[in-house]
Amino acid sequence: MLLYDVEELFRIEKIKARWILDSRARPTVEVEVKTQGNGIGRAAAPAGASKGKHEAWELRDGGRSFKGYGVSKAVRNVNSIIAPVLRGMDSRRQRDIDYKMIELDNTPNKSKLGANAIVATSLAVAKAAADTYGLPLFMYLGGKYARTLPTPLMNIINGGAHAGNELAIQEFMIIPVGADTFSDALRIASEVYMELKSYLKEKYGPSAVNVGDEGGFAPPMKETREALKALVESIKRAGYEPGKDVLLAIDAAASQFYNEDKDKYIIDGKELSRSQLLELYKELVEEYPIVSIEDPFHEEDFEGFKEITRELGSKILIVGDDLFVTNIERLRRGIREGAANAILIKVNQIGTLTETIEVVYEASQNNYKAIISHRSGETEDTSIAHIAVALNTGLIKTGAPARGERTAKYNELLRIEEFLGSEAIYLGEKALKKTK
Ligand code: 2PG
Ligand code: MG
Repeated sequence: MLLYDVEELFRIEKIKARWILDSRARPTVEVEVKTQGNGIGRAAAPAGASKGKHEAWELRDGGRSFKGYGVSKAVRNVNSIIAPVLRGMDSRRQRDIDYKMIELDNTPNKSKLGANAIVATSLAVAKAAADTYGLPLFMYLGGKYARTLPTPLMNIINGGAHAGNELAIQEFMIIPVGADTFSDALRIASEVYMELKSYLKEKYGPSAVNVGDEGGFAPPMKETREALKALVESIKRAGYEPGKDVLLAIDAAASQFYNEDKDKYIIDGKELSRSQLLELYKELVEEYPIVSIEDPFHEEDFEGFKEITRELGSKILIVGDDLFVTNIERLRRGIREGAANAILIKVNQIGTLTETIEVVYEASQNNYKAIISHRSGETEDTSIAHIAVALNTGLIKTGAPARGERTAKYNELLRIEEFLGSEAIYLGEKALKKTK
């Protein structure tokens, strides 16, 4: 068949947006796209709680309805501004489509149309094109080369802005690496999660097993080391070796506990300077099998990131999330200055699939690891599972093995693994290693 014969099939026939609820009872934008060849794509925008200052803009209505979180303007922007322009375009021309939306918006941070409107449309277009081909999204985007299932960083103790406890650090994660397949890694993580539940109940009482925004437990702990100790204990109780079968990671999300007036970080009942906080991280990495620290310092502190990368960067991943906000210019600055050696990737932080792919490419060209990530406010959308496999990042962060909006991603990865059969690869710990 000649390419121009099928072009008609890929033309966008219809685009429709609506609001649906996310995992925090807030509305979010969902978009459906249909091609003339009857391909269907549906995607929804996630939403953060500990958002970076430099993220693309999430358009909310304000006012009383939904406590100001309404998205009717963003929905209208898709239906009445974006849809008429994209209709008739070839859904395979993702780049043209994404840049058309960027042009329509014409602001530096997508604040006119809303990054929530744009990101849901961008992802739905990709899914519709994939569906028109009859391919799963990961294969449409990544081709035959896309067969690495990501090693998951799983947040099983929630603190910071994601929980109602006093832990300053936002995420305490386990990384199940002692497995040959993704499905086996997921089994290990679930076993540790269940052991952690019993441990917390025993030690802190029944209310300690309530969960936070990302499905991890939100126990009434005060200190960083209490949480790390609980992880190590549960790994052992589940019959695994901490540091070998299961590794640890944290997302400090330090902007959230940084006091700008004092220029101090408020953590573990203390006020620490940047260098004192760095000392704490160094101790923690000595004491526990921590292999990745995300946002160790606040989002403008490139200096702090440089220092910790110099001190710990040869041993562990230093991940920029609020620091880089999936923005190529900020990543380039990090690369130039030696700040961090890994980047967290959130499609809605930048707003389009095309820009996301460009950032991941830039990272890998410069030997920075890329971790595809969910947001704390999520839906059943599974795009990020496909994106992680498609872009061969080898790493994903998408919460605990609990709560439907988190398991939706893990379960989709199980399906992808099954689909790939003997072609599927699970790198385990190797996915964390730098190539140079
Ligand atoms: C983070 C994310 C996801 P949020 O800080 O990495 O875990 O949280 O979506 O609230 O920004
Ligand atoms: Mg983060």
